[in-house]
Amino acid sequence: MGLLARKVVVVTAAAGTSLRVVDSHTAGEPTRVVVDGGPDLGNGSLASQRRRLQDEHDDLRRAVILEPRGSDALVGALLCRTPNKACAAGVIFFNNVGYLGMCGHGAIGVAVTLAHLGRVELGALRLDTPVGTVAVDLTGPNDATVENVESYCWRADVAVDVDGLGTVHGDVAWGGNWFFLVDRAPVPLDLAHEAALTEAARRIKAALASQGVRGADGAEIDHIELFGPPRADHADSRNFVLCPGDAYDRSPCGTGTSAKLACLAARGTLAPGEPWVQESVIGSHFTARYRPAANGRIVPSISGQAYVCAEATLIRHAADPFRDGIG
Ligand code: PYC
Repeated sequence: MGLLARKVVVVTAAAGTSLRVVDSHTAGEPTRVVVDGGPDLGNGSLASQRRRLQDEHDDLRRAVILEPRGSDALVGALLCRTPNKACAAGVIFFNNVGYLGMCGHGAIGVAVTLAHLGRVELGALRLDTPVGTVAVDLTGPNDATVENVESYCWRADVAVDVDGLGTVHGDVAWGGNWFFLVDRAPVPLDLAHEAALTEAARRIKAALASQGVRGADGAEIDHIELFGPPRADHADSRNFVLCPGDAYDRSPCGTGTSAKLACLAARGTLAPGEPWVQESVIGSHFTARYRPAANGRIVPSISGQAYVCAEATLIRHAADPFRDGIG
């Protein structure tokens, strides 16, 4: 693709008016793309636009994600202008408690949504995010491969003392968000154990925080990823990923799979270009590969499928006591 990408036109509106959204799911995990009506966040970097969204318009995040219009599992994606001429659009991802760096399932959902709306054609495009640009190859109306930001294993085999679980070992890795990856899940990886998985992951997260285990630059580790054997013959591993707001990822988690690949690469157990099929706790799959980058980092590619499932206008009536969500 040439340097000057065809731009997606981003329509902004005065705060408080209606928002046009398109809902999709990627491997079961929902994404709600705000396609029109977001606030004007200026023309700065995506990191600065995210700061403005957070500081000046957090009501938008709450209105889009929280009940009565949304749900805890939902990830929002606000289309923004981008100063990067190579990118079709900027995107800021957010959830029920705050803002994400990158979101793999969300980037696949955004690309499929843009194609559904006729705003991009199939083929290569780039998206600008607060943690860097990502390349997307839309190989079909529902199929995309996202080349994620550089990912790396920060600390291997860290031991933490976890309330009720004893000593738990895991790796700290960056895949566009910070993850603690535990190879042997302490609870069976199925939906019948959702509550116990959530509780175990919450306790691990609390132990990391109280024992001072953090990512680079003291970053909070806000995603916990538990692994076990897959159910499908063609898969390599199954996971359960707890997101920062205590909802679990229905997909295998694009940034979490990127973090996993970084750890496998660091251990020399997965070669560049070799496929890794990650299964989610609901039995959906991503296929991932990596190429090496400088300083022991990798560039992961995540392939998955998304389906648009709704188009809607979110109405925030001035008199509605819950116009900005509940909570
Ligand atoms: O797919 O990267 C991902 C993701 C992060 C949080 C939920 N999904």
